[in-house]
Amino acid sequence: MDRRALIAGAAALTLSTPACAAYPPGLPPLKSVSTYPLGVAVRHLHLSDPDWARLAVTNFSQLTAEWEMKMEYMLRDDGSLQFDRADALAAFARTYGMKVHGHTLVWYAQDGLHFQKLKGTPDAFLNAYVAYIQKVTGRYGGIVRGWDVVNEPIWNDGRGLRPCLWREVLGDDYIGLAFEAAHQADPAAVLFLNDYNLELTPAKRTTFLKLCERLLKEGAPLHGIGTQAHISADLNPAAMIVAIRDIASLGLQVHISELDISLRGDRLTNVVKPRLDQLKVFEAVIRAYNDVPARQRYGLTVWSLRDKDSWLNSKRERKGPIADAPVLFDDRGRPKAMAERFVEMVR
Ligand code: 9MR
Repeated sequence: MDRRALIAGAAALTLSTPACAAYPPGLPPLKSVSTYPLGVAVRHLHLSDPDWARLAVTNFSQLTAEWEMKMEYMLRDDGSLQFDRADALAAFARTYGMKVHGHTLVWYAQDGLHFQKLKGTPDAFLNAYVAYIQKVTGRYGGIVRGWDVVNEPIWNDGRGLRPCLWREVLGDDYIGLAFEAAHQADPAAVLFLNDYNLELTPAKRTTFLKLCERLLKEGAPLHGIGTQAHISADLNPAAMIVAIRDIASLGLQVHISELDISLRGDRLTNVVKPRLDQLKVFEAVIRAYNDVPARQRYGLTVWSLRDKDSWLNSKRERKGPIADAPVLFDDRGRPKAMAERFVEMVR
C-alpha cells in the first residue's frame, strides 16, 4: 500500500487532545484482560474524533470497517476502486497497534452498477468478480488478518441460499469462487462466511452450517465462521450457548463478528424496553465464547463503540422516542455493566 497514504491518515489524529469522560479507576482496559482479539466497528468519521479514538484504542485491539470496506463504497460505477478510507483505517490501526478485520467482499445486498452492466456477459462478469476480490484482498495483504468473504448468504428462515446478482450470473458456486479468489490473493488471510440470526433461528443455523460443510468438502479455503450476533435482550440465553457450541463443532475459527444486544424486545414494533435483562444475555455470549477452544477463538467484535454510534440509533433504524443502548459504552464513553462483566468473566 502507498506509504504516503498511510502516513497522511495517521497524521490526521492527535490523541493528546483533551478527550472523553474520565475512565473509571479500577476498571482495566478491556483489551488488557481479554484472551482473544477484541474488536470494534468503526466509521471513517470516528478516526478524527479524539474521544472515540482514545476510548477505542484503550479498550479494543481490532477494527472492522462498518461501511468503508464494502463494495458500496469501494467500487465506483465505472469499475474503478476507491481505497482512501480503507487506507486511512489501516493507517490508524497501524499507528495504534491494532489489527484489522475485513468486511466484506461479497454481499447479496450490494452489487453496484459496474456488475449490473456485465450481467449479460458471464465471462466478463466472472473476470470482474475475481478481479475485484483479488485487488481488494491483495492491497490489504499483511494488514487485514481475516475477511468476511461472503456475507449473509442464507435466507432468514433458513430455506436455502438467497437470490442475488452473484448467484444469478455465477450460480451457487459464486461462494466457492469468492473464497478461492481471496485465498489466491492473500494466502495468509483467515477467510470467513458471515451471517446473522444464527442464534435466534436454528433452521437458519442448520442451513448455514450445511453450506459450510459443503464448501469444505469441495475444498474451498473456508477457515472461519462469523456469527454476527445482532441479538435482542429478550433472547433466551440458552439459545446463545447452543448456537456457539454448534458453530464451533465444525472446528473452524469462530468470530462473534458484530455483537450488539438491542433493548427492542420486539423487532417488529421496535419498542425499546429498558427493563429487559441485557446483562444476562451478554453473560451468555461471554460464557459461550469462553467454552470455544482457545485455538478457534478468532475474536469478538462489538458493533460500535458507544450507544450513540450504533446503527440501531441511526435515523433509518431508530423508530421510537427512546434510544437503544446495545453496546458496552454509553453515549459519553463510560463503561456500562456489560463492560464490567466482561472484565470479570473473560478467560
Ligand atoms: O452498521 C452498518 C451501517 O452503518 C450501514 O449503513 C449498513 C449498510 O452498509 O450496514 C450496517 O452493518 C451491517 C453489516 O455490514 C452486516 N450485518 C448487519 C449490519 C447492521 O445492519
